[in-house]
Amino acid sequence: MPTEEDILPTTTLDVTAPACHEEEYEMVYHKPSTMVDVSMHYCPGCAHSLVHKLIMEVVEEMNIQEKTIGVAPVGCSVFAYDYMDIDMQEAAHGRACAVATGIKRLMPDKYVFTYQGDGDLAAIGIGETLHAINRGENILIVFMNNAVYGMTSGQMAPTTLPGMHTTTSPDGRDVSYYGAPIKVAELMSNLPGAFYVTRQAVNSANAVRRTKKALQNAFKYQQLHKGTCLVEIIGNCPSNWKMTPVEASRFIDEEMVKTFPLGDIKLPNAAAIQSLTNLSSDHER
Ligand SMILES: Cc1ncc(C[n+]2csc(CCOP(=O)(O)OP(=O)(O)O)c2C)c(N)n1
Ligand code: SF4
Ligand SMILES: [Mg+2]
Repeated sequence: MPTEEDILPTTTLDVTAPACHEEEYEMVYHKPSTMVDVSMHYCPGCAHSLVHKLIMEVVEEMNIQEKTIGVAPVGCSVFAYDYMDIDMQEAAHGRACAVATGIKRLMPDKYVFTYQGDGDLAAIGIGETLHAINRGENILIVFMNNAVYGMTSGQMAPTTLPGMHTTTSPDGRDVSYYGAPIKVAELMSNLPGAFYVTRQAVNSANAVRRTKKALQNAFKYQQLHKGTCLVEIIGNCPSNWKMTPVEASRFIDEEMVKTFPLGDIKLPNAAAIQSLTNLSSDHER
Protein backbone atom coordinates (compact mmCIF):
# COMPACT_ATOMS: atom_id res chain seq x y z
CA MET A 1 0.00 0.00 0.00
CA PRO A 2 1.48 3.45 -0.96
CA THR A 3 2.44 5.72 1.91
CA GLU A 4 1.57 9.42 2.06
CA GLU A 5 5.13 10.17 1.04
CA ASP A 6 4.71 8.16 -2.18
CA ILE A 7 1.63 10.16 -3.18
CA LEU A 8 2.71 13.69 -2.27
CA PRO A 9 4.98 15.43 -4.78
CA THR A 10 8.58 15.43 -3.63
CA THR A 11 9.46 18.74 -5.31
CA THR A 12 7.76 22.08 -4.74
CA LEU A 13 6.78 23.97 -7.90
CA ASP A 14 7.64 27.66 -7.98
CA VAL A 15 4.28 29.23 -8.77
CA THR A 16 5.35 32.81 -8.10
CA ALA A 17 4.43 35.03 -11.05
CA PRO A 18 7.37 36.72 -12.76
CA ALA A 19 7.93 40.25 -11.50
CA CYS A 20 5.83 42.70 -13.50
CA HIS A 21 7.00 46.28 -13.83
CA GLU A 22 3.81 47.93 -15.04
CA GLU A 23 5.36 51.36 -15.17
CA GLU A 24 7.63 50.14 -18.00
CA TYR A 25 4.70 49.52 -20.34
CA GLU A 26 2.42 51.95 -22.09
CA MET A 27 -1.25 50.97 -21.75
CA VAL A 28 -2.51 50.58 -25.33
CA TYR A 29 -5.69 48.62 -24.64
CA HIS A 30 -8.14 48.22 -21.83
CA LYS A 31 -11.42 46.40 -21.60
CA PRO A 32 -14.15 49.05 -21.55
CA SER A 33 -15.33 49.82 -18.02
CA THR A 34 -18.85 49.43 -19.40
CA MET A 35 -18.34 45.67 -19.83
CA VAL A 36 -18.74 43.07 -17.12
CA ASP A 37 -15.38 41.43 -16.44
CA VAL A 38 -16.35 37.82 -17.18
CA SER A 39 -15.42 35.30 -19.85
CA MET A 40 -17.85 35.05 -22.75
CA HIS A 41 -19.51 31.90 -24.01
CA TYR A 42 -18.88 32.65 -27.69
CA CYS A 43 -16.81 30.38 -29.97
CA PRO A 44 -13.28 31.48 -30.86
CA GLY A 45 -13.40 33.90 -33.80
CA CYS A 46 -17.08 34.76 -33.33
CA ALA A 47 -18.04 38.31 -34.26
CA HIS A 48 -20.50 38.77 -31.39
CA SER A 49 -17.83 39.28 -28.73
CA LEU A 50 -16.03 41.89 -30.80
CA VAL A 51 -19.18 43.83 -31.60
CA HIS A 52 -20.26 43.77 -27.94
CA LYS A 53 -16.95 45.39 -27.14
CA LEU A 54 -17.29 48.03 -29.85
CA ILE A 55 -20.75 49.04 -28.66
CA MET A 56 -19.55 49.26 -25.09
CA GLU A 57 -16.50 51.30 -26.10
CA VAL A 58 -18.82 53.83 -27.74
CA VAL A 59 -21.02 53.91 -24.62
CA GLU A 60 -17.93 54.45 -22.47
CA GLU A 61 -16.49 57.16 -24.70
CA MET A 62 -19.82 59.03 -24.90
CA ASN A 63 -20.21 58.65 -21.13
CA ILE A 64 -23.79 57.38 -21.54
CA GLN A 65 -23.67 54.16 -19.50
CA GLU A 66 -26.50 55.30 -17.24
CA LYS A 67 -28.54 56.51 -20.19
CA THR A 68 -28.30 53.48 -22.47
CA ILE A 69 -30.78 50.63 -22.64
CA GLY A 70 -30.14 47.57 -24.81
CA VAL A 71 -32.59 44.94 -25.99
CA ALA A 72 -31.15 41.42 -26.23
CA PRO A 73 -32.34 38.89 -28.82
CA VAL A 74 -32.80 35.16 -28.95
CA GLY A 75 -29.83 33.52 -30.66
CA CYS A 76 -26.18 33.07 -29.74
CA SER A 77 -26.14 36.58 -28.28
CA VAL A 78 -29.05 35.87 -25.95
CA PHE A 79 -26.74 36.45 -22.98
CA ALA A 80 -25.60 39.88 -24.17
CA TYR A 81 -27.00 41.28 -20.92
CA ASP A 82 -24.41 39.27 -18.99
CA TYR A 83 -21.59 41.12 -20.75
CA MET A 84 -22.81 44.68 -21.27
CA ASP A 85 -22.92 46.59 -18.01
CA ILE A 86 -25.99 48.66 -18.81
CA ASP A 87 -29.74 48.27 -18.35
CA MET A 88 -30.95 45.58 -20.71
CA GLN A 89 -34.23 43.89 -21.53
CA GLU A 90 -34.55 40.45 -23.09
CA ALA A 91 -37.10 40.25 -25.91
CA ALA A 92 -38.92 37.22 -27.22
CA HIS A 93 -37.55 35.87 -30.49
CA GLY A 94 -37.84 38.56 -33.19
CA ARG A 95 -39.63 41.11 -31.03
CA ALA A 96 -36.69 43.33 -30.09
CA CYS A 97 -37.77 46.33 -32.18
CA ALA A 98 -41.26 46.26 -30.68
CA VAL A 99 -39.77 46.12 -27.16
CA ALA A 100 -37.32 48.91 -28.01
CA THR A 101 -40.20 51.02 -29.36
CA GLY A 102 -41.96 50.80 -25.99
CA ILE A 103 -38.80 51.65 -24.05
CA LYS A 104 -37.88 54.61 -26.24
CA ARG A 105 -41.40 56.05 -26.28
CA LEU A 106 -41.54 55.90 -22.48
CA MET A 107 -38.02 57.24 -22.05
CA PRO A 108 -37.21 59.37 -25.11
CA ASP A 109 -34.00 60.72 -23.59
CA LYS A 110 -32.40 57.30 -23.27
CA TYR A 111 -30.17 55.80 -25.94
CA VAL A 112 -31.99 52.62 -26.95
CA PHE A 113 -30.58 49.91 -29.17
CA THR A 114 -31.50 46.40 -30.20
CA TYR A 115 -28.92 43.71 -30.88
CA GLN A 116 -30.25 41.00 -33.23
CA GLY A 117 -29.10 38.14 -35.41
CA ASP A 118 -30.41 37.36 -38.89
CA GLY A 119 -32.70 34.58 -37.70
CA ASP A 120 -34.09 36.90 -35.07
CA LEU A 121 -34.41 40.02 -37.20
CA ALA A 122 -34.77 38.87 -40.81
CA ALA A 123 -36.87 35.74 -40.25
CA ILE A 124 -39.24 35.83 -37.31
CA GLY A 125 -38.81 39.55 -36.59
CA ILE A 126 -38.92 41.04 -40.06
CA GLY A 127 -42.44 42.42 -39.50
CA GLU A 128 -41.59 44.17 -36.23
CA THR A 129 -38.36 45.51 -37.68
CA LEU A 130 -39.93 46.84 -40.85
CA HIS A 131 -42.78 48.57 -39.03
CA ALA A 132 -40.49 50.09 -36.39
CA ILE A 133 -38.29 51.57 -39.12
CA ASN A 134 -41.30 52.66 -41.15
CA ARG A 135 -42.56 54.55 -38.09
CA GLY A 136 -39.10 56.07 -37.74
CA GLU A 137 -38.66 54.94 -34.14
CA ASN A 138 -35.67 56.70 -32.62
CA ILE A 139 -33.71 53.57 -31.92
CA LEU A 140 -30.51 51.98 -33.15
CA ILE A 141 -30.77 48.48 -34.58
CA VAL A 142 -27.51 46.53 -34.54
CA PHE A 143 -28.10 43.70 -36.98
CA MET A 144 -25.61 40.82 -36.80
CA ASN A 145 -25.80 39.01 -40.13
CA ASN A 146 -23.83 35.75 -40.07
CA ALA A 147 -26.03 34.09 -42.72
CA VAL A 148 -27.12 31.21 -40.47
CA TYR A 149 -29.09 30.39 -37.36
CA GLY A 150 -25.97 30.12 -35.23
CA MET A 151 -27.42 29.11 -31.88
CA THR A 152 -29.53 26.27 -33.15
CA SER A 153 -26.67 24.65 -35.10
CA GLY A 154 -26.56 26.41 -38.43
CA GLN A 155 -29.88 26.18 -40.23
CA MET A 156 -30.53 28.29 -43.34
CA ALA A 157 -31.47 31.89 -42.60
CA PRO A 158 -33.11 34.48 -44.86
CA THR A 159 -29.59 35.83 -45.43
CA THR A 160 -27.89 32.52 -46.33
CA LEU A 161 -25.88 32.98 -49.53
CA PRO A 162 -26.92 31.30 -52.79
CA GLY A 163 -25.37 27.84 -52.88
CA MET A 164 -24.28 28.02 -49.22
CA HIS A 165 -24.38 24.72 -47.34
CA THR A 166 -26.27 24.72 -44.06
CA THR A 167 -27.84 21.96 -41.99
CA THR A 168 -31.19 22.59 -43.71
CA SER A 169 -29.70 23.22 -47.16
CA PRO A 170 -27.08 20.46 -47.32
CA ASP A 171 -26.91 20.72 -51.12
CA GLY A 172 -26.50 24.47 -50.97
CA ARG A 173 -29.21 27.16 -50.93
CA ASP A 174 -31.29 26.79 -54.07
CA VAL A 175 -32.52 30.27 -54.89
CA SER A 176 -35.18 28.99 -57.30
CA TYR A 177 -36.75 27.11 -54.38
CA TYR A 178 -35.99 29.24 -51.29
CA GLY A 179 -35.71 32.68 -52.86
CA ALA A 180 -32.70 34.97 -52.82
CA PRO A 181 -31.00 36.19 -49.64
CA ILE A 182 -32.75 39.21 -48.19
CA LYS A 183 -30.61 42.33 -48.26
CA VAL A 184 -31.94 43.80 -45.05
CA ALA A 185 -30.02 47.07 -45.11
CA GLU A 186 -31.03 47.91 -48.71
CA LEU A 187 -34.64 46.88 -48.09
CA MET A 188 -35.02 48.93 -44.91
CA SER A 189 -33.21 51.97 -46.30
CA ASN A 190 -36.19 52.54 -48.62
CA LEU A 191 -38.51 53.18 -45.69
CA PRO A 192 -39.18 56.84 -44.91
CA GLY A 193 -38.35 56.39 -41.23
CA ALA A 194 -34.82 55.12 -41.90
CA PHE A 195 -32.36 57.88 -40.99
CA TYR A 196 -28.97 56.18 -41.26
CA VAL A 197 -28.32 52.76 -42.76
CA THR A 198 -24.93 51.17 -43.24
CA ARG A 199 -23.41 47.70 -43.68
CA GLN A 200 -20.05 46.93 -42.12
CA ALA A 201 -17.95 43.93 -41.04
CA VAL A 202 -15.43 43.07 -38.34
CA ASN A 203 -13.11 40.64 -40.16
CA SER A 204 -10.05 42.91 -40.31
CA ALA A 205 -8.57 45.78 -38.33
CA ASN A 206 -9.80 48.34 -40.88
CA ALA A 207 -13.27 46.83 -40.94
CA VAL A 208 -13.40 46.99 -37.13
CA ARG A 209 -12.44 50.68 -37.20
CA ARG A 210 -15.16 51.45 -39.75
CA THR A 211 -17.77 49.53 -37.74
CA LYS A 212 -16.84 51.46 -34.62
CA LYS A 213 -17.24 54.74 -36.52
CA ALA A 214 -20.66 53.62 -37.78
CA LEU A 215 -21.76 52.77 -34.24
CA GLN A 216 -20.47 56.12 -32.96
CA ASN A 217 -22.46 57.94 -35.66
CA ALA A 218 -25.59 55.93 -34.97
CA PHE A 219 -25.49 56.58 -31.22
CA LYS A 220 -24.94 60.30 -31.82
CA TYR A 221 -27.74 60.54 -34.39
CA GLN A 222 -30.15 59.27 -31.74
CA GLN A 223 -29.81 62.71 -30.08
CA LEU A 224 -31.58 64.23 -33.10
CA HIS A 225 -34.83 62.23 -32.81
CA LYS A 226 -35.01 62.01 -36.61
CA GLY A 227 -35.59 58.31 -37.23
CA THR A 228 -34.14 54.84 -37.06
CA CYS A 229 -30.48 53.95 -37.46
CA LEU A 230 -29.64 50.48 -38.76
CA VAL A 231 -26.08 49.19 -38.59
CA GLU A 232 -25.84 45.80 -40.28
CA ILE A 233 -22.65 43.95 -39.46
CA ILE A 234 -21.47 40.90 -41.39
CA GLY A 235 -20.52 38.57 -38.58
CA ASN A 236 -18.15 35.61 -38.58
CA CYS A 237 -19.63 32.27 -37.49
CA PRO A 238 -16.65 29.92 -37.89
CA SER A 239 -18.37 27.06 -36.06
CA ASN A 240 -21.38 26.77 -38.34
CA TRP A 241 -19.48 27.73 -41.46
CA LYS A 242 -17.14 24.83 -40.56
CA MET A 243 -14.10 27.06 -40.94
CA THR A 244 -11.21 28.24 -38.83
CA PRO A 245 -11.52 31.85 -37.65
CA VAL A 246 -8.97 32.90 -40.30
CA GLU A 247 -10.86 31.09 -43.09
CA ALA A 248 -14.10 32.68 -41.89
CA SER A 249 -12.59 36.17 -42.10
CA ARG A 250 -11.37 35.41 -45.61
CA PHE A 251 -14.80 34.02 -46.58
CA ILE A 252 -16.36 37.39 -45.77
CA ASP A 253 -14.04 39.25 -48.15
CA GLU A 254 -14.21 36.61 -50.87
CA GLU A 255 -17.87 35.52 -50.74
CA MET A 256 -20.15 37.38 -48.32
CA VAL A 257 -19.49 40.86 -49.76
CA LYS A 258 -20.61 39.71 -53.23
CA THR A 259 -24.16 39.46 -51.86
CA PHE A 260 -23.79 41.96 -49.02
CA PRO A 261 -21.56 44.81 -50.21
CA LEU A 262 -20.11 46.90 -47.41
CA GLY A 263 -20.59 50.66 -47.03
CA ASP A 264 -23.12 53.35 -46.25
CA ILE A 265 -26.53 52.88 -47.82
CA LYS A 266 -28.49 55.85 -46.48
CA LEU A 267 -26.83 58.90 -44.97
CA PRO A 268 -28.47 61.76 -43.06
CA ASN A 269 -28.68 65.02 -44.96
CA ALA A 270 -26.30 67.90 -44.33
CA ALA A 271 -28.87 69.90 -42.34
CA ALA A 272 -29.31 67.01 -39.90
CA ILE A 273 -25.56 66.67 -39.42
CA GLN A 274 -25.33 70.43 -38.84
CA SER A 275 -28.01 70.28 -36.15
CA LEU A 276 -25.98 67.56 -34.43
CA THR A 277 -22.92 69.82 -34.48
CA ASN A 278 -25.01 72.65 -33.00
CA LEU A 279 -26.34 70.29 -30.35
CA SER A 280 -22.85 69.22 -29.30
CA SER A 281 -21.61 72.81 -29.11
CA ASP A 282 -24.69 73.67 -26.99
CA HIS A 283 -23.71 70.83 -24.65
CA GLU A 284 -20.15 72.10 -24.46
CA ARG A 285 -21.25 75.63 -23.50
C1 LIG B 1 -40.41 31.59 -31.42
C2 LIG B 1 -39.10 30.87 -31.51
N1 LIG B 1 -38.78 30.20 -32.66
C3 LIG B 1 -37.63 29.55 -32.76
C4 LIG B 1 -36.74 29.56 -31.71
C5 LIG B 1 -35.46 28.77 -31.84
N2 LIG B 1 -34.32 29.61 -32.11
C6 LIG B 1 -33.55 30.03 -31.09
S1 LIG B 1 -32.22 30.90 -31.64
C7 LIG B 1 -32.69 30.68 -33.24
C8 LIG B 1 -31.87 31.20 -34.37
C9 LIG B 1 -31.02 32.38 -34.04
O1 LIG B 1 -30.29 32.76 -35.14
P1 LIG B 1 -29.81 34.23 -35.31
O2 LIG B 1 -30.86 35.18 -34.92
O3 LIG B 1 -29.27 34.38 -36.68
O4 LIG B 1 -28.65 34.38 -34.21
P2 LIG B 1 -27.19 33.76 -34.19
O5 LIG B 1 -27.30 32.61 -33.25
O6 LIG B 1 -26.83 33.36 -35.56
O7 LIG B 1 -26.35 34.86 -33.66
C10 LIG B 1 -33.86 29.96 -33.33
C11 LIG B 1 -34.54 29.60 -34.60
C12 LIG B 1 -37.08 30.27 -30.55
N3 LIG B 1 -36.26 30.33 -29.52
N4 LIG B 1 -38.26 30.91 -30.48
S1 SF4 C 1 -22.20 29.33 -33.22
FE1 SF4 C 1 -21.46 31.00 -34.53
S2 SF4 C 1 -22.59 32.84 -33.87
FE2 SF4 C 1 -22.77 31.27 -32.26
S3 SF4 C 1 -21.12 31.71 -30.80
FE3 SF4 C 1 -20.37 30.15 -32.23
S4 SF4 C 1 -19.35 31.34 -33.87
FE4 SF4 C 1 -20.66 32.75 -32.72
MG1 LIG D 1 -27.36 34.32 -37.40
